[in-house]
Amino acid sequence: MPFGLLKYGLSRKHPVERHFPLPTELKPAYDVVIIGAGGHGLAAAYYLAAYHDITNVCVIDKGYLAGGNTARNTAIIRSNYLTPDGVRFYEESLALYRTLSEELDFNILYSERGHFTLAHTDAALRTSRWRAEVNKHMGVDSELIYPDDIHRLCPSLNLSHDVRYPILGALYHPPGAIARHDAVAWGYARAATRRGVEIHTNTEVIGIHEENGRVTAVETTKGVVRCGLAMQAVAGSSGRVAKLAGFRLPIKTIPLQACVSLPLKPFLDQIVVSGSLHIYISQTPRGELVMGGSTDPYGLYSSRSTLDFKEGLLGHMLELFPFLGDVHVARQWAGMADMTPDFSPIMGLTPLDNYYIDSGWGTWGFKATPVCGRRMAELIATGRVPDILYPFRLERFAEFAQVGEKGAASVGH
Ligand code: PYC
Repeated sequence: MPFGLLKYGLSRKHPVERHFPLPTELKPAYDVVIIGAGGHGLAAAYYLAAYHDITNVCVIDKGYLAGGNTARNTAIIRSNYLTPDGVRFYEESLALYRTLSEELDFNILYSERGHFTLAHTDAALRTSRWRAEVNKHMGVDSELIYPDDIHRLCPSLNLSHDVRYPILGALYHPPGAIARHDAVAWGYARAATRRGVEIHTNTEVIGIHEENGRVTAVETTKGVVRCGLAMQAVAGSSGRVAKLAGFRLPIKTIPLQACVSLPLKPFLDQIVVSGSLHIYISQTPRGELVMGGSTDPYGLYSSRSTLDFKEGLLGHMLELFPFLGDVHVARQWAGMADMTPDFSPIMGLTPLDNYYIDSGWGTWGFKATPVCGRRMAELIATGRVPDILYPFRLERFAEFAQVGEKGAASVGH
């Protein structure tokens, strides 16, 4: 070992810089308590501190930092949605993602790849055309392309007609991207704690105290903390936590499984999605294939992995990329998707005056992390619902004003 390195390692003068401060005791009260230390909760804490000067903020999580759906998603970023409200919202997120590494001074490995949603039927071609028109109208780069162009852009894709579901066309969205999901959370966490925000992990919320329609305190396994206001951002547990606050959400929680292969030589630049084959796939900068398919066909609070899922997914995968037959799957896992009836999130006010909700993320929460954090922070700081969040209010279900995004889901349901 080089002598200089040994000297550095043994010296007290060069303490290793910690990403986050050491854990402290919970204080008796905070201005804001955020339940959920995943990407969304951490982003909201960061934007509160950095843009609104609100730093007496505590982020609480029952597990480890960003260990829920932030750690389990397949890190796809896109804004090619179906409704104008959805497109506008995710387009703002994509814009924030593009500069997030600089904003947080933390490399999130943002990588613009181009995103294909394959169409294997006339109905899928029609939906792709519809999405392309809405996207273009909203200034988002998307177009319907046909097999010649698909082959030019992605030569490894099997475009043969001698398969069960030949590819007829694709919605092509050049800005589609991937990023390092953990880094997004770590970057927000570091930037927030540097501004005074506290993060308390392994601290489960077991009660929410309410008086006269307002939250007064959050009860945790480490004690009761009083709060000026509270926000929940607990993907996969939204219904359970809302129940503690005394209201119900129109959400069904369903497992979504995914897997990753051993690293391969780079061959796939783009993100490829096929609704008919129940597949989405991208290749990381390290060469692994990150793959997922459809949600499990029943509601369940469990993140177990099944052989059924893997067999189905990989069988379909071989139809698109027949040369992958010998590739080994390294890991398989699952996250919990909080599905709403219209496949759009629920953000904003709740029946409690000072309790805010960020939920219903189904299978699209990662891509919304920056915009949701930023706009929820704005709502909390100003008390006014930002225009961009208004369509996603909880009351839309009672008002018959749903934001139907099922046609833009990448995951089969
Ligand atoms: O909506 O892009 C998406 C997606 C990919 C994987 C899960 N959701």
